[in-house]
Amino acid sequence: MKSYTQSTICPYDCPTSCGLLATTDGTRILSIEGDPSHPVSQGLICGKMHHYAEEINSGKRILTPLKRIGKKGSASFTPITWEEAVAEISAHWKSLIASDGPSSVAYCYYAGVMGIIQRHCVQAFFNRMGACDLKKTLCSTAKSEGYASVAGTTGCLDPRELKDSDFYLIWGSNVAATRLHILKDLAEARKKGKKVIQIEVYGAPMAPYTDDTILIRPGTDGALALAMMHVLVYEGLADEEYLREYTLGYEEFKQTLTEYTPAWASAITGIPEHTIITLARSYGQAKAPAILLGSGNSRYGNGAMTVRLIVILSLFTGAWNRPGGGLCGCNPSGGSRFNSSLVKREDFRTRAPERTININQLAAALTGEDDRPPIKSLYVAGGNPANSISDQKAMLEGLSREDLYTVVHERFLSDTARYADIILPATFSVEHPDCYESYGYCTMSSARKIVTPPGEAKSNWNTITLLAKAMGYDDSYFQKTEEEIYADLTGTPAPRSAHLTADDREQLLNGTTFSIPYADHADCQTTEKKFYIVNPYIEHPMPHYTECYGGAESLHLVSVPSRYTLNSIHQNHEKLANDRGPMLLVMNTEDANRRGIKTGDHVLCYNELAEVAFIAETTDMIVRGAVAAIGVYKSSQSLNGLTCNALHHDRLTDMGEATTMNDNTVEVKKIICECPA
Ligand SMILES: Nc1nc2c(c(=O)[nH]1)N[C@H]1C(S)=C(S)[C@@H](COP(=O)(O)OP(=O)(O)OC[C@H]3O[C@@H](n4cnc5c(=O)[nH]c(N)nc54)[C@H](O)[C@@H]3O)O[C@H]1N2
Ligand SMILES: Nc1nc2c(c(=O)[nH]1)N[C@H]1C(S)=C(S)[C@@H](COP(=O)(O)OP(=O)(O)OC[C@H]3O[C@@H](n4cnc5c(=O)[nH]c(N)nc54)[C@H](O)[C@@H]3O)O[C@H]1N2
Ligand SMILES: [Mo]
Repeated sequence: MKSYTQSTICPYDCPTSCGLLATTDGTRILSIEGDPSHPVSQGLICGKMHHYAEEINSGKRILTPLKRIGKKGSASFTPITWEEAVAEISAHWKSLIASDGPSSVAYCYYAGVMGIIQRHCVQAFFNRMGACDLKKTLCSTAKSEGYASVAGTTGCLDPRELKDSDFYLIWGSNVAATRLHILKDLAEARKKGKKVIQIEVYGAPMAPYTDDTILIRPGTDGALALAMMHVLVYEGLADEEYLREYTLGYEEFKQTLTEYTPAWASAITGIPEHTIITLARSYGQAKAPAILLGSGNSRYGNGAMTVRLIVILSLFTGAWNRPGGGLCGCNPSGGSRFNSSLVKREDFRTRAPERTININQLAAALTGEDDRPPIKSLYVAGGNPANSISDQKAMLEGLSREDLYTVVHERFLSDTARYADIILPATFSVEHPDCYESYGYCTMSSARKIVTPPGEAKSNWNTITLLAKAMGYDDSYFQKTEEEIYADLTGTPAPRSAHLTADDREQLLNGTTFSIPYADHADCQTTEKKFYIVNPYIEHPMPHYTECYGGAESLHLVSVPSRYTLNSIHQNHEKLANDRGPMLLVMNTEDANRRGIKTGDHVLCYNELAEVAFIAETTDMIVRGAVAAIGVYKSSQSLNGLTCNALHHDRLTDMGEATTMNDNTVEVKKIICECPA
């Protein structure tokens, strides 16, 4: 058959949801390239997705259901049929429900697949069962709640609006790895003489793309924001007219700023006083400054407060009322473009869940360390808790329980799948239809199935509907085909897509990406139609400086993304894995010298939770007192089977109950290791 191309969307957890062009002969995907017609990515895709076709066609894929025949975690399995797998799983669950009730069963999915159907259908199944619910706060809910506590549902800047900004503060985001499409806007801005400054704990990756790097101690950005506001007010650079008209509580808040001097903030952040003053002046003198806020500084015990303070700072010059001015990196669309409750089906729960597990504390739910008995069965699809969630040692201990019945729906033998009783083979995005709303831009997309799944792989939808039938759930939802739920979702308006015409909807059904209008940043979407500097509806109405968990005197471990992998995804691609290399721990040169450590040394990073071995890399481009673990690795790539998540406590953020994976203190020592680097 002649080959042809079809458009599709990157299914992974990145702010863009890039457009892809798949070339196929109707049976196999021959190649994947960027789609030049996509309104955001315009043909530019990351180095990871250039290899997508190779991953889809990888010989390492799981292609049949597998049943465990060895010890838990030993990864010895034997192939079984789908009929056998489904019969066994449903029999096990029915018996558990009869003896222990449905809340003995838990599910876990997170960001493996971002399409609304395949991602969230898993939830509908477990809602119907009455199983434990899952608080899905592994990524950036502290950031979104911090933002919403000031701006409600007002949309922030879509990155395409940044061309009009005249000053850029990259605040804790490795744009080169995680927001590639913004990089070219920054380069163009710099060509025009506009300044780009980054505020970072670990500045090395973005230093080549910025005019200046301000290194800051982890978890202290709130103090910097407050001191900048102090300078803006005392030097007459705050737009008080705007603040009085568009915000609530400015006058009261202004009184509190007296104490937040640059000297005060310097002692907390480690940034020299004069640097804080100069930064505040450059920011305050710009007409349309934009803050591009990453998620890194929200993953602390004080994460939501930090975000709140930075969002308030972004209002201080009145920039939100000028093209390109304001804040980028939070919620640009201000609402849903797809009606995801059609898929999630919260209404399937006839009563409140008996137990809700915060995903960050899944390890405790498996080991029974909290005040509840350990759960008895775990279903994982589109997530890799053995690698991606905090307190890894306890997680692996929990997954090793012989009496925990674990089912993992996966494309590869992930570290989590190694511990399964049953593995079910999963699809890639080109093998199922789905709808995507990008979280970094004002776009919505859909993508049809392009090829038939290889072997016996089944999509999440086709798997949960099979399981539902075996469980006797006869709701019409579970009778739908994948194409039917796809038609429902593309055909149903949501708040931010109500304007689409019937023709538009038809195009959406056929796999088109739409740009929806940018938010009106002057039209504040809160009850009072004003931004909350003081927010009367939350526990601490007056914003103020709060400390994170880590102590100022110890080494603070931050976990940062790698450009070669996306969380734990792409590790099965040999070239990407080789290019990334071994587990690296980046240290400040002086901190390393004091411990007799130099680049290339084997080091042990440890705290009260675990010990993890890394290769050290030293640089002056990480703030003193911080170390950075780059990327998520497989246990097999570590000397003792543990990775940086073993050093992360399962404590939660101040709002949003999110991960605090950047908020852990560690010590580091050199070790002599016979093994190859
Ligand atoms: N290549 C690649 N792309 C990815 C991912 C990946 O793993 N690899 N992950 C995807 C996912 S799931 C997400 S959520 C997004 C995240 O993408 P972004 O939200 O853009 O954030 P990151 O680049 O993760 O930001 C982390 C940065 O914050 C810095 N940081 C940590 N603590 C602090 C602090 O206290 N203050 C300051 N100022 N900076 C701090 C870290 O050094 C790091 O550079 O990226 C997505 N894109
Ligand atoms: N140390 C450290 N830990 C981190 C991070 C970090 O930067 N450093 N990042 C954090 C962040 S921001 C996030 S969002 C989380 C992500 O955490 P997770 O979502 O748990 O992890 P992923 O690595 O995205 O794993 C997703 C798995 O889903 C599988 N998958 C993909 N598509 C499908 C599908 O269609 N169906 C099924 N059944 N499976 C599929 C993939 O093969 C992969 O193994 O990790 C967090 N943990
Ligand atoms: Mo994430």
